[in-house]
Amino acid sequence: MSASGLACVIAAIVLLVTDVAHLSLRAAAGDARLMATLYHVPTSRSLRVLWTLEEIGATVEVKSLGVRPRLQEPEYLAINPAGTLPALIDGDRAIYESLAICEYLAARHGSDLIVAPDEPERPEFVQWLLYGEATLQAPLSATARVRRIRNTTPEMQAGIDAVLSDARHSLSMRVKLLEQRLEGRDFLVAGRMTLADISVGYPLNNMGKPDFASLLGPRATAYRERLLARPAFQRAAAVP
Ligand SMILES: N[C@@H](CCC(=O)N[C@@H](CS)C(=O)NCC(=O)O)C(=O)O
Repeated sequence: MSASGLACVIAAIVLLVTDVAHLSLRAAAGDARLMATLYHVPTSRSLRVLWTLEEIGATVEVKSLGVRPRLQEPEYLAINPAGTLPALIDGDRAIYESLAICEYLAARHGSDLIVAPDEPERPEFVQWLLYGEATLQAPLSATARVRRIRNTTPEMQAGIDAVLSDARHSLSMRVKLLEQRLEGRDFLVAGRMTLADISVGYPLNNMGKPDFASLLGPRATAYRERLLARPAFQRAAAVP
């Protein structure tokens, strides 16, 4: 077979695989060409996406995977092979990071939840957007992960306790930045509600139990209460 013939065969295989991938996404998402589909579990990071949508006044089709998430089942792994939530399917496009989904939807709706590249506080916007997931949520996720471990030996339990204590210490240090930033501010950046507040609001919501809530300073505590009292947050948190 000539080189160009081989290239055609390879191109045909790639095309076939691509088509199959498209079909499976469409089939899994219903008529995804008409409306994006969000895969959701209450209290998971899909809350950020629902909150964003409520702030904007936009909708997507929500597929709830229930209280006991079905993340490891083949149907869901066909949507997101990583088995994580949330996932957004919009036509042939699939997005798997909660904040990327929020940004995608806010941008599509021209929302000022995004601080635009030409606004002076754009760098601070990106910094707080990432802080919410990479800095504040990270020790909370480590805590949740080790608390899921069952049937431990005393040695394993000692290791788990060490992780829990380390995560709590990290949190106690990390919230200091937030307390500092909130001096004289109702919102984190640009003097208005943005995706940065939604990003940080998610771990703050997770810090409701006294063990964690006691780590927050007075400004962060008041900020947390203000965010969680927003009607858009309340409506998002009520989605089953
Ligand atoms: N950085 C990702 C993290 C996704 C993530 O870990 N989601 C959790 C639910 S809130 C999950 O799927 N956990 C299941 C697991 O890790 O097995 C995002 O923001 O979407």
